[in-house]
Amino acid sequence: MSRKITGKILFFVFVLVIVALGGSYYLSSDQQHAADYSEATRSERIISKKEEADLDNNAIQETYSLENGRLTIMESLKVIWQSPDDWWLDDFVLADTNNDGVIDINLSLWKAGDFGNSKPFWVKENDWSIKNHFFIFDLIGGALKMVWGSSNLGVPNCEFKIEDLDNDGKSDLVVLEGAYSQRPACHGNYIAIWQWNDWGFTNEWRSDQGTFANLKIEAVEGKKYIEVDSENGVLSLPGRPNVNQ
Ligand SMILES: [Ca+2]
Ligand SMILES: [Ca+2]
Ligand SMILES: [Ca+2]
Repeated sequence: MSRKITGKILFFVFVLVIVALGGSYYLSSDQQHAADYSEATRSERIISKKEEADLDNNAIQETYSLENGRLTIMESLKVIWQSPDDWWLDDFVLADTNNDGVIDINLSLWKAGDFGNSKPFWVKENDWSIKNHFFIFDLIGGALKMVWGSSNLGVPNCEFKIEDLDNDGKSDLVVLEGAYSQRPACHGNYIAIWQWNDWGFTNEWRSDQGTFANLKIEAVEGKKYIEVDSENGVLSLPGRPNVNQ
């Protein structure tokens, strides 16, 4: 074999090794960031639901369907948006959370990475553990626009509802707060009420510690009640507890 051919073969092998090493590094860093949802605390129930609304006001209804942790938004049989396959959505609610007159798409989701693609430059390491987040989107001209997205929530929301509990014209976000240590499912330690404050949410009220599940908002003769199962049976709290009690 001539020296020239041996050189070419060696060069080819060298390139193969570099490509293989690069590929394995890429795979390992990717695997490191791949979401391992078997280790994550999630909502106790897997919610499947479908809603219809025309949020972008083009006189054509969209369908919002949640199946196996994934939200698909369709209009005229075309998929407008689907949540990324490395997110797990516990639930979604269509409601005007930030009180600007536009109905928002509110998501409670689990994902790896505290900041997603917009990690602030002063944060050296993203936190790749799977944590609960609350995201708000609007549908504008057939495309989704993010209104607000939390970083990792301090404690996960096991369930949430959005209603105007005290009829003051402003939405109240009602959540059952659990803990990340709960396995395999999140269960409510506290009932909490949050309100939009133009840059995020302010906690307006939090219950005493207990065991809470199956959060519902009921309306009786125009008055709203938070109904929730507790260790002492079904609790019914009228209006917004900090205002009404
Ligand atoms: Ca529409
Ligand atoms: Ca809104
Ligand atoms: Ca209110």
